[in-house]
Amino acid sequence: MNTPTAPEAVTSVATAGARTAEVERNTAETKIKVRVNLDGTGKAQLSTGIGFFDHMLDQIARHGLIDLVIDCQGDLHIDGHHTVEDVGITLGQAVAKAVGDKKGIRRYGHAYVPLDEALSRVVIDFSGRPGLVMDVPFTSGMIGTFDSQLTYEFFQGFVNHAFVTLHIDNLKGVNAHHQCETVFKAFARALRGALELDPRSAGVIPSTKGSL
Ligand SMILES: [Mn+2]
Repeated sequence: MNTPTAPEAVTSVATAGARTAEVERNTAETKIKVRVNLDGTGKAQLSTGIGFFDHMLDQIARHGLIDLVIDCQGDLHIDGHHTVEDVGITLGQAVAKAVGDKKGIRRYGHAYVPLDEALSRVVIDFSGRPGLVMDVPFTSGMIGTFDSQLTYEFFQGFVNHAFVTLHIDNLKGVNAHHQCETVFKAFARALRGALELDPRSAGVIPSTKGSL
């Protein structure tokens, strides 16, 4: 968690028409710049100071077909907690900004992704309501210099600021690197499906309420 007294300064820019956004978020713990293009080709430029975390963010870009620039200068001399949580928050803010009023999106997305012995399922809903249900029994605490516990913090940060409902289940897995990678790849695929524009529903907000 961020210390409650940490000052937070957020600036963000969304470009009309294009599903892109830029968010800069600065606190006493982290200084983060995120740029997203939801209709990208999967190009990523990532620098968080945690190698395995960069590897996971790369999965979001590649398998979500989202162009992603993430630069984080975090207080890694303490540990990776603030860096990982705050990147989740800032990415959530950027995705929310880029998706705008959600007209024409499919809204729901899901994916099963295997990697050798590991298998994960992720289901997402751009519901407008933050909610995370996650069941990932990691077999190891550390994956390189990445604490596997921070996976939850990343997704909680994302969910709270992208206003999505997210269910994450690791169904099988022995190797923690594989477990984590299947979670991020399935998240990317689910995200891509939910954010895709449905030609049968062009310009329509996919809710009987009329807003999401
Ligand atoms: Mn890998």
